[in-house]
Amino acid sequence: MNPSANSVVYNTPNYLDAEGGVRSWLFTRDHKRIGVMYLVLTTSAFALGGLFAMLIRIELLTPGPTIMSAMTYNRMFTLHGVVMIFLFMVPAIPGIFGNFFLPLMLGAQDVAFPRLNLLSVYLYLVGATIAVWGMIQGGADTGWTFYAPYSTTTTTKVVPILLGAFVIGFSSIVTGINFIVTTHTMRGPGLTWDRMPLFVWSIYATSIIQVLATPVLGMVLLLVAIEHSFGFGIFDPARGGDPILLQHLFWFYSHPAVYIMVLPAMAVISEVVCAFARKNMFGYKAVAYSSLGIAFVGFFTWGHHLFTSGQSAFDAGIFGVLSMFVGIFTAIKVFNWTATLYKGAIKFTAPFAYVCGFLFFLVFGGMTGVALATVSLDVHWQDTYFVVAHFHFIMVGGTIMAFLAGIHYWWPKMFGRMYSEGWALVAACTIIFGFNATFIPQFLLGNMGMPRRYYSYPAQFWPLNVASTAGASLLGFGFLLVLVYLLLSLKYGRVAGANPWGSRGFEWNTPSPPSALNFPVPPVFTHGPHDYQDRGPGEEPSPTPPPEAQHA
Ligand code: HEM
Ligand SMILES: [Cu+2]
Repeated sequence: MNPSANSVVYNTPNYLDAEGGVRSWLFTRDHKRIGVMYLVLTTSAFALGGLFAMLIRIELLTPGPTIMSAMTYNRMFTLHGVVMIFLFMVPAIPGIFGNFFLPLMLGAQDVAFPRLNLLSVYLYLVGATIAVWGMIQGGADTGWTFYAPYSTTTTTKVVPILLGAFVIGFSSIVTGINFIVTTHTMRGPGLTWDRMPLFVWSIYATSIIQVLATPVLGMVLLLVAIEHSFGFGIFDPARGGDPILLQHLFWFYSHPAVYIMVLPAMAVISEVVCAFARKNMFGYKAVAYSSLGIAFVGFFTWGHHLFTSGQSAFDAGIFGVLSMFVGIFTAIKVFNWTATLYKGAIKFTAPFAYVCGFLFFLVFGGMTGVALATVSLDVHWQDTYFVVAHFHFIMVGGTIMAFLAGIHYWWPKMFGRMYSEGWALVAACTIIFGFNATFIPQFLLGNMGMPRRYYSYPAQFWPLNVASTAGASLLGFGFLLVLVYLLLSLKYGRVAGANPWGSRGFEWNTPSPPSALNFPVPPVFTHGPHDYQDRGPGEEPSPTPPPEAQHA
């Protein structure tokens, strides 16, 4: 970006102060405020999902009944999965950071369709309300995968949960369309595709999946609701239906959806790696295109969830091999991030601590994914705690770590205040240790044969379950710590200044918090977003911005 953009005098109010009152928030079309609304909504959902998780772990503290009935337990793991996946993992990073930073990184005034963007928040809110209403009515006990015939016959409140997820799907589609059009049409002068921030590339790839795969989920959820309510016989073999059809349609969305969850995480990591290694991204193009590769291949691997469903050996082989390709694209990214860190001038900060956690856990989660995609191994591990540990390594160890890296990295930009770095490092250590203690025992339990979704278990599984529950408590405590010091920083934190990390990312060329108008003068892009080397020898990006660029 034109360096002079930094010295433009910002005499416009920042986006938080621009307009006052609740109405100005409820009807806002400012992408930054919409990002903040997503932050509040999705982290509330995360807290609810976390509460269910703690209840599950407490129940599993002893081999027999501990605090709840078996029926309640079934509802707990179902609601935990539904809330975490549909209300947090899918919408969080695109909704928060995508909305807030995509236009800033592109030098745009807003997203392409600001009204549609506000609609996406309300669709999320309506969907979440329907789902929570269903939970208050007693919730569902089918598991988040809604497999037939149980989901079409259970007497629990599965229909509102299905409809809630159905409505939230539209929110996801609308966001995806908005980001695709924004990326194509609203890049500032000089911002060619090969200069686009890697965050944008990855969010763009995510958006394509959101638009193409989510309708299939919507359809299948609706079919289950219809079958449950009216008994059409779509999935019931006695009436000519096919229960496996549900599994195909479900995973046709839900496998790509795992990339809806992890690509935005990769988006964040690329930014944070460059900022704290103070190096240009090694293999920029490989990292950018591998996002598209993952998005593409992700559509052809859903059958690896059906290895034991009576699938032919031929199909299983094909799906197994195709799944490996995702591992290859992911490995390309991991290699390039690591190469970027190599000989970097690393600043070990809280965001960077989460990057370290992310890299380790993603590799572990990915490698166990490759192992699971090997049919001969999967028939043993299917439906055991090994699978549970695999996807939590990716979702918590990958996506939540990246979310935490992102929130610590961008917090000063979003709210203009610094949090306590000391507490942030304490929390990062607590979370990373707690995470390992929670999920490593689950790999071992799965390998020993402990099935998932069981209320009670034989005594030999007891010690490892105690370890897992202890780890989960630590993990939960770590999250609370983050919440507390971030909220405190809003009032007591040091004023951050425009660019406290000395980052070269384009979004840092605005004051903190950014002006309501984003850029009073449209920026011109003259360098890439991760170019740390093109500065003169010994010349570091100045950690404090020129005073006139700071917001008055
Ligand atoms: C990178 C992000 C990834 C995410 C977010 C993810 C997520 C998940 C989830 C949620 C499940 C559980 C499905 C269930 O409820 O049964 C799962 C299972 C599975 N994953 Fe992954 N995964 C990822 C990467 C991979 C990779 C790279 C592979 C293979 C190369 C893989 C292969 C599998 C297989 C085969 C299963 C099915 C296991 C079974 O049910 O027996 N995953 N994954
Ligand atoms: Cu999958």
